[in-house]
Amino acid sequence: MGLVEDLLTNRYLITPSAYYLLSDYYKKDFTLAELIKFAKARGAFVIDSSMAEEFLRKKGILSAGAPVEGGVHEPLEFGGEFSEEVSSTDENGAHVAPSGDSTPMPANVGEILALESRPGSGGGTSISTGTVSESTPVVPSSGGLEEETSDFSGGKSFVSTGTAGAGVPHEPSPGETAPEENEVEDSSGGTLPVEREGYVEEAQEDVGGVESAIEQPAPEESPSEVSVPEASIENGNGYNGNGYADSEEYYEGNGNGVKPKIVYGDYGVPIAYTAEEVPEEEKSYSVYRDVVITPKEGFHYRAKEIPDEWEVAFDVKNVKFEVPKVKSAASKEGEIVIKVYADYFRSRLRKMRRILRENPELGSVIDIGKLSYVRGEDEVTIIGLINSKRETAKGYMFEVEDNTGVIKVFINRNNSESKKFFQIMPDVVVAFKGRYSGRGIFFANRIFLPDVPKFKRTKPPLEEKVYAVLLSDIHVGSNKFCEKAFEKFLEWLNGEVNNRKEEELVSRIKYMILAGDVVDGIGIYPGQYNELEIPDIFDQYEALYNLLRNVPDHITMFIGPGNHDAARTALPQPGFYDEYARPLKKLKNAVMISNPAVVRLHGRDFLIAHGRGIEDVVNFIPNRSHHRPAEAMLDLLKLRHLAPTFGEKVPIAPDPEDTLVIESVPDLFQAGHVHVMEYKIYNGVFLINSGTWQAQTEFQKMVNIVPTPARVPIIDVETARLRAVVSFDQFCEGV
Ligand code: D5M
Ligand code: FE
Ligand code: ZN
Repeated sequence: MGLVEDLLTNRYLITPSAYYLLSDYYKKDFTLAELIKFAKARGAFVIDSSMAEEFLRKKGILSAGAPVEGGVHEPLEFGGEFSEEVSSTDENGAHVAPSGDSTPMPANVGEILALESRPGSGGGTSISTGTVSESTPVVPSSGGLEEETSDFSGGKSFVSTGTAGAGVPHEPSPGETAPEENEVEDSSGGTLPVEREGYVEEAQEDVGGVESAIEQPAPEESPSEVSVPEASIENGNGYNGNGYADSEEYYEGNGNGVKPKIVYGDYGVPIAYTAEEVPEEEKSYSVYRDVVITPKEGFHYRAKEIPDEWEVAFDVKNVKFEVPKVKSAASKEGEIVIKVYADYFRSRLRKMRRILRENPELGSVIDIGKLSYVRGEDEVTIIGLINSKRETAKGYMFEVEDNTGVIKVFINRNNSESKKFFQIMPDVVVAFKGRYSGRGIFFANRIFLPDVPKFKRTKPPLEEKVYAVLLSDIHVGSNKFCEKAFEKFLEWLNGEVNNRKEEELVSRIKYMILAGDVVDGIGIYPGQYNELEIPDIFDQYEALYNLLRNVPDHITMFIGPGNHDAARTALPQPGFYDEYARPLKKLKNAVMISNPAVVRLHGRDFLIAHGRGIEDVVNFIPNRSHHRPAEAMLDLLKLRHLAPTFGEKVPIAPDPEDTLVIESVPDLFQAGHVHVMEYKIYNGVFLINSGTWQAQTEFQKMVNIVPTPARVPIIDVETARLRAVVSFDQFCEGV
């Protein structure tokens, strides 16, 4: 196999120019293992021409001061010759010889120019950078390669170049670097997570005066070390020692004494980055480390004496999905996709059928595929998914599907039941009672939404009053986050109350529910970046942690994700991505839940969802608005589904099981997302949207969403009803 293939097999890449330099000697003068070891020691997974040169020099194949062979210069004028040379040296040359075929490519020209400049730029010293031009001030004027290398101890590798950012001295300026070199560096740097930049910036700020003291030798002593740190790679006492040769984790200096840890995934792409904590004062924004609220002395928390009684009755993470099996390796991809969707809707149909059949009014239910066996005068019921619906001259027509067939269902406008037409969203499951005409149309006279029963079984009373506070859409990190109001709320929870009534409330709060959008995230809506106070997702969760650690220990928090969080975008959202929301794990009194989830408090079921489904309700049901979310939530409750419509605004993951079905009737249904606090009672279910802690964003201004921030509903757990709403909105700017 050729060099390129061999490197690819080992997850290394090589630039065409480097290939050109190395291919002649491959297997004759050096082995693959030697080259990989060399690249690995530099933390690079792309072998570029400068590295290739260094390697050849180290191997003694090229002499230290010598320019690379004259042939390299040729392409500018003698493209054909160059191309020939490449192809003649290796039969695989064709794969990597675009340089030969299209010599005037800017990348090549750039590199070649850089190489050309070397002989005049001070002998061997320039070679270690591979790209430094004659006029570059950083070119060391003395000191051979050996000297450079032996002096270096804390050298920075290729990857650390990307890590450290522009402030680090070895970053070549654009003028110093040949275009191809830039390209390569960009591609490795570009794959690093964007969030790193936040750290990097901090790290630079952190550098201050200590930078040179820690990392850089005094320039007069050894100027070359400062200017050409890549040379350090060669000395072998930096990173290519025993420590990490076989490890996937590398430790790189970043020039300021802070040692970030870079973790590499497949193909050597850096996937995660953690740095030691940079002191907060170095950041241009606060992550609320200074928000430390001490409980008011002598405040009596009755809730502490009341035994905990909670369980997460439903969490998406606990659902064991059976992944559909591929029949054979030859099975077409499309077939699997169709099967996944079919399974998803089959699951929905099955669950909804069970719910609908609890209604005794339904009568005898028959499969759509068996309708032709029914006599025209017999009244029967069908249950199916709504594929489509439309208004006709005389009434309304639906296309309805179950596992056995598809049928058109008509209901006359004069029938009062026909009004339900407007409440039926695409892809919901409903039942129709009526007669089959025998000509492909089912004439319905009743429509049954899954709905919830009129009466609810009462639950045994509790010995003591306990309360739960409902929050959502805190949006920490947004510059519209009402931080002062939130801090006031935290103080309130710590006993800073205004009167007896508040004292009673605070004293008995035992639970807190956070229904998603706990941070603002990054890149969630157009123009968001301008409204971010904390432009780093890691820091947003750190900031949230710093706030929430002030929630008294005896209050158990249940925290679920929303569309702004670091979590799967599609519903259901099993939870926060660990690597981002890690700080939340430090909260001893917090339980991470999925979206949706059911939390059972003292035997009362609280259905918690972020509430994106409300968007689809507003889209499809007439007279619905973001400003009256409780009504939209009621629509969802009646349809017994949190986001029924597939392929519209709300992305839904086609899991083998539909976990967005509201399978059992909750005592309370909490959602957020629309940033408006509102509540409603329906057939014994308390529906509440918990509002937000974020003032109106520019985007919301544009789409006319007027939030009601910093209002805290307090729920009496026993009745699952609202006990009080406490407002902190006077502390929220922009309200
Ligand atoms: O949602 C905050 C509010 O903004 C909520 O009422 C939904 C609305 N929203 C969110 N995205 C859009 C788009 N793309 N168009 C219209 N309205 C939208 P949050 O999830 O906090 O951003
Ligand atoms: Fe939100
Ligand atoms: Zn949201």
